[in-house]
Amino acid sequence: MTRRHLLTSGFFASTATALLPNAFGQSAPAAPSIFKLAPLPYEANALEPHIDAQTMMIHHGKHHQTYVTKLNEALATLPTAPKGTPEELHGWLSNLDAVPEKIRTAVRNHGGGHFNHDLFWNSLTPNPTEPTGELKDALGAAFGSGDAAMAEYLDKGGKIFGSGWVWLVFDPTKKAIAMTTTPNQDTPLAAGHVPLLGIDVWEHAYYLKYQNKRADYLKAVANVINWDVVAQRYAKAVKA
Ligand code: MN3
Repeated sequence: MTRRHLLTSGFFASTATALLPNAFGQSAPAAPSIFKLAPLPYEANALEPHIDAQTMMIHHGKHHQTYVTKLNEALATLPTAPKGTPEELHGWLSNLDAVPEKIRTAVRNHGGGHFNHDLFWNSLTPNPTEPTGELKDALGAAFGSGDAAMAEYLDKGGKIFGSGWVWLVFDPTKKAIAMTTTPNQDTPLAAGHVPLLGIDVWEHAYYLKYQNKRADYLKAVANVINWDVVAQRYAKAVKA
């Protein structure tokens, strides 16, 4: 079955559930709200001109919302509903083999989508900062220079075939920062890495403004990174 067909049948399935009246002629209950979509931490137009407001609104309000909705629909089939905490989601994505098989793909794709996008929105800011202190030292040790890190980022981001993410991660086994990519909505957690910064390289993240010019988007989004948040994640990862 093609991905398009899966998406289409999923759409019709959920629409039918939402619209069919029950035996008492009332509408069926709305989809469960186990995990919730948090508001953007800034206005939709706050990252212009680097990321346009329309892209932000559709990306957050439609794409991210759909990951949350589909995750909740899958979780609602479990005998006991989870609480919907970030810790639960982190645990599942860190050990997908332990997730019940019937919801594993949904957790990987939609749970991964929810986790990745939460991290992404909170990695960006209209008041960008620069890496300083221990983070700056660790980045220097990993890449040599800011220019070299940027070149690797553009290379790795540019080479993603289809949809995926480029990451700065902390690798606990090497006690070092590394740059990685994941396909689709896979997270660095599955590889045992601690995500420090994730850049969405799905076309929905940039196509309205940048069309096929992915490198222009990659360069633009690098202008609105909240390195203070990345430094906090790094400090926590090193301590753990
Ligand atoms: Mn996205």
